Amino acid sequence: MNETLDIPELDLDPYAEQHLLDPYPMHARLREAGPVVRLKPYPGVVACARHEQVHAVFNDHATFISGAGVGLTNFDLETPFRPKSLILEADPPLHTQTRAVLSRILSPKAVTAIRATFTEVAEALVERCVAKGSIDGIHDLAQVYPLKVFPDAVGVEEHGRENLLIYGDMVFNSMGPRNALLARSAERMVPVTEWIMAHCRREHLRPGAFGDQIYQAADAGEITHEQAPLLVRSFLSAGVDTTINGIGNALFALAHHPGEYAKLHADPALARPAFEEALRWESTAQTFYRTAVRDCKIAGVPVAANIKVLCMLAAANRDPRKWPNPDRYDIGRRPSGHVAFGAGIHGCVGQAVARLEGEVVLTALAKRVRRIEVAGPHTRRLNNTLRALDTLPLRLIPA
Ligand code: OVM
Repeated sequence: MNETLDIPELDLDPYAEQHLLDPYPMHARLREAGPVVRLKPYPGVVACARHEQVHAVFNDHATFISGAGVGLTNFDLETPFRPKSLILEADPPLHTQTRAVLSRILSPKAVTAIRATFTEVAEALVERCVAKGSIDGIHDLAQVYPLKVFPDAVGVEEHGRENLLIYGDMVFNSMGPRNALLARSAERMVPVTEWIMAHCRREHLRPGAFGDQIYQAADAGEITHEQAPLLVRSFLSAGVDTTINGIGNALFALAHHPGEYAKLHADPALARPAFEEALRWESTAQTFYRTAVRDCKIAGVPVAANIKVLCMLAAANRDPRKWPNPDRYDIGRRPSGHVAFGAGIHGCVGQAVARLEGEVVLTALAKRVRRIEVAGPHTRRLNNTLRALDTLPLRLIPA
């Protein structure tokens, strides 16, 4: 019996321009079709768009592994574009070891230590934006902030940081198909790879900073010295483009919901929930895959070994089975349980830093800006994995 016949099949390509520009109608179709669906253009894939199944797959890391890659490509069959990440694209026991090191470096205590500096930079940047009045929310704010504070914290020099944007774009495009977006990214990557790898080396990292702390963990024997540069690479891969778009999407949400911004302005302590709700409403990382290691079931539906499971985080975060009025951006809701940071043992190890960045930027805005107005049409930067803006013209009306 052909068991895959049980699974509804949709003739849609999630990476088609139309769906990257506006993924929400596609998400609704996928959620409605069933808990597990097949996609005609990708025969080796099943997709989950409902919250319950995305959450369940992420919480069963023994069945749904990461070591064969968390993109569309199965690394057991095709060589990845770069050596595998020792945390993102790893399973226990390797993952357990590397995760422990990064998790300590990005611990609540470490986040408390950087809070004052992160706050000062946010306040100064928002001050400059208010002085300008008319800004591009992405190029003047969302991009500038993480590109300053996070490489500072990792201990990377200022010169050449724009390479991190090109690298992030490539890393996240590489998780999709070999389409034109990936080809364009790969072209732009050529002069960048060397800079990235050089800046993963200890002599390029400020002593004591997060990057250097990875080498200290190697000195202590927790990881090997060969593993250290690749773990610094994880900081450089995952720490910039993600938060840029998290903040960019939050600005988009607030600019398009003046009532919600008014609540934030009235009570800047709402910055944290406002950012959290933006992550749910417009999830930065739209998708991650897992690979089934054996014949198994999702929601009772048979899934064969080696199938790639497409987990649609952004669709799960607007699943009406989980959230009332899911398409509403509502800073008064409690969005805990969203999967914008993933879930389970691979849940974002940097999420406390990401939340700190979002919180302090939105707090600084809430205090200094009475109203955020949309000053023109926005444009998107299409990426196979990220929900990203290219431009977001805004007018900041001072308090
Ligand atoms: C890594 C890595 C790269 C991209 C994303 C990510 C969301 C991790 O190199 O470990 O986590």
